[in-house]
Amino acid sequence: MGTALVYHEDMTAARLLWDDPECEIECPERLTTALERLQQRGLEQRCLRLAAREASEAELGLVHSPEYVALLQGTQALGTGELQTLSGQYDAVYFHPSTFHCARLAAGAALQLVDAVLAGAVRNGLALVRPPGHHSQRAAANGFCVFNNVAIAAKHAQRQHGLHRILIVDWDVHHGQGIQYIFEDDPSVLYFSWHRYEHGRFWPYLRESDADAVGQGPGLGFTVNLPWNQVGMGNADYVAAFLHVLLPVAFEFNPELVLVSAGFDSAIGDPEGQMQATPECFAHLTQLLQMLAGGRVCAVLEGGYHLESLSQSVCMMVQALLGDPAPPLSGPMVPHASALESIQSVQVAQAPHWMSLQQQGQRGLGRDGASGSHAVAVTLNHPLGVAPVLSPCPRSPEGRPSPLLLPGGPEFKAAATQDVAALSSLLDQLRLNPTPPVRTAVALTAPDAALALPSDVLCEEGSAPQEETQAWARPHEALAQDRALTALGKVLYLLDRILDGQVSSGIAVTPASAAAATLDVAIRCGLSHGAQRLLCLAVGQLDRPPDLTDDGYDSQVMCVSGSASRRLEGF
Ligand code: Q9C
Ligand code: ZN
Repeated sequence: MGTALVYHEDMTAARLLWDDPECEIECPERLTTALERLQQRGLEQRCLRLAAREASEAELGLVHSPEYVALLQGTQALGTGELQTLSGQYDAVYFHPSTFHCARLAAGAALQLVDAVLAGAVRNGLALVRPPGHHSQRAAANGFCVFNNVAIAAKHAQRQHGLHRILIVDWDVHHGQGIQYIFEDDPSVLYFSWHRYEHGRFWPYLRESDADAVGQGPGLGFTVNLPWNQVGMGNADYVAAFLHVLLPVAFEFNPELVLVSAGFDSAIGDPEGQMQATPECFAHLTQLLQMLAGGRVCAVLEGGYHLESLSQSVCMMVQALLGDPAPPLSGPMVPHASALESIQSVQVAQAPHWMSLQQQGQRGLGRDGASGSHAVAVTLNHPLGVAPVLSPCPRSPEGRPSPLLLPGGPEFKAAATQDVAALSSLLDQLRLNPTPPVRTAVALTAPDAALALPSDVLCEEGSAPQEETQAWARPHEALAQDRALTALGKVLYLLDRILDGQVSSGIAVTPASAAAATLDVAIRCGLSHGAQRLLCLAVGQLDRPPDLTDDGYDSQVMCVSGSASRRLEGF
């Protein structure tokens, strides 16, 4: 099953007819350049090409008022002066005599893509459209957007295909407030958006773009906003946002379809976003999204104004949709402190609504014979202004937090302990125990000792008991080697820490030849400790994902790796 590319040349007709520095960046070359690059790289030829159709009046009516649609229909006959006057009634919008036609094609392209994916003609796809859609509202154009392409496609998927759970991932650098308004009380559509926010000082300057806007009424928790309060966010920040916010929530939501508001103004070079993520990042994000909804990912272009960055990012996304391995990410994979703060604030705001964001300890599986209490050092930048603190022990014998360990000095410790106590009791009352954004342990084997680790990472020296390690290793030839066996012991030890809730994630280094076997053991070990569903993600190259179908584990494990992606039947 392939990848659809939906396009129509007519969508290049609309352009700015007067002087307006704010609007001139939304130009026809955005589409022509991206498409040319896809052809150059031989990617367009590998897709199923679909010519966009116009959305019908009834389809536009799924989201927009009849009066607004009629108003737009009327713009086809207006002269330049009248168009400019009407444009002035909206924020950051320009109309052209072809705008109505283009906007109907843009919405129609999104509909066609969803129809192709839900009919099973293709697995996934991209609609290259303009004007974009995510700022547009029931009766208002906004931010270059006329009809809300993605929102219309979501409503259509519900009405015409009977879907009950749709995830919208909006990685455009602006907040898609239009989509938020349309679905804010609707629990059947989960809307995730990250956006340049700068504490409210960036367009569209809305209070409701902040992390504490979580939806309303039955839709509480189904709006997830991640505001970036600084420019310069890069690959590490985007991947961290996916791993620590979007994917846990999305996995719990279990969507039947993923719609992507794919704006590439969040990529490096874009004048609007001022962010640093490289085009390759979008291949990784796309790959991660394909773990959801059986890979049914429909992406619709939103923003993206740096022609070179836009076209490269589009190519990366299409490559990933086609199933090609993602190129490695460049730069230090360390998230910015401001990004961790933002991620933390989303976790706090969303924790009441999502089990996957609640304190690890509350759902630790526990394990007989686990060693006593532990405290894990973390850096927590809480919006209340608390200095670096520690996460309290999630599971101590008395059921109370155990003494805290700090990387800093003793004076630091006393102050922080007080803050922790105050914060903990506050959060206890609110039942809002924050999950630290990073709580990682690394198991070092001798040759990895040179790894430079962030100060908040816990270095574990322990290993699982030798007999246990050997028992797990026995069926695997690849684990016979000493170095592989040592690494396996470390992995099992880390897994133990994760399973009893003391650590949220761990890293260990294993010889390449033993990677698949180690992963196989880790999966079996996880399942044998009662994990209900297991998501297995191999970052990098793993030629052979472990084969578990013979053991009846196939309904619980989903494996995705950088080079090979496989969904086991019935997951
Ligand atoms: N310098 C989309 O990306 N101008 N729309 C903001 C701040 C409006 C963006 C001015 C930007 C609209 C789809
Ligand atoms: Zn944008």
